[in-house]
Amino acid sequence: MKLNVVTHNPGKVKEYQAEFSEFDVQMVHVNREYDEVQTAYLEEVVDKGMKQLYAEGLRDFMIDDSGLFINALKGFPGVYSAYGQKTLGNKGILKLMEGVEDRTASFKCCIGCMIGEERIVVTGTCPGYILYEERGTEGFGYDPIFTPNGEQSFAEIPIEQKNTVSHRGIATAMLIDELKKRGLI
Ligand code: ITT
Repeated sequence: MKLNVVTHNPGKVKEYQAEFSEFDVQMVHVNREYDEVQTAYLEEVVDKGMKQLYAEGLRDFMIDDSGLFINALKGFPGVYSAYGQKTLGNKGILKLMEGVEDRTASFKCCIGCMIGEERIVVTGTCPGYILYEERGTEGFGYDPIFTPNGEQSFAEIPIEQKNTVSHRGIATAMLIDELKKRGLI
């Protein structure tokens, strides 16, 4: 089966490819725009995005909306994570966190998948901490400043290891379970 992964972010596609490697699913990167509504919920962005892409005629696809929620910043950048990454970047986030003792944060990922008329929406969460400096060169986005366990950052470990604990890895495992249950893979 071919599955269109609609995103501007090639890092996401690599993570999906690693998770789906044992199944007969070919990931196709579709670098295409859909509207990301302003809302406090990742699920709402995904729901609207799926409806729009389906209405435009796309079939057998998945999208995801993700974010980094930092407790000391009242959940910021959260649903504004793409904007936060573009404007502040990791250095800007670390600056906001200077002198802040509470380093707890969580990554969330909501995946929406449409196969034929079957619709699956799942969300994965990965709790962890904001580091004091950027570490590592793997991955993308906020990976160098986030650690799930206070040890290595997500940018210091290979994709396969990130996938075992990450928000996207957890959501993908849930998606794979659903696809199996419905006999789609
Ligand atoms: P698409 O919306 O086109 O899929 P995007 O990179 O803008 O790509 P999101 O809006 O879902 O994706 O992501 C919001 C931000 O959070 C963005 O800057 C990502 O780089 C970052 N992000 C998402 N998942 C991440 C992860 O697993 N590790 C590090 N940063 C991540």
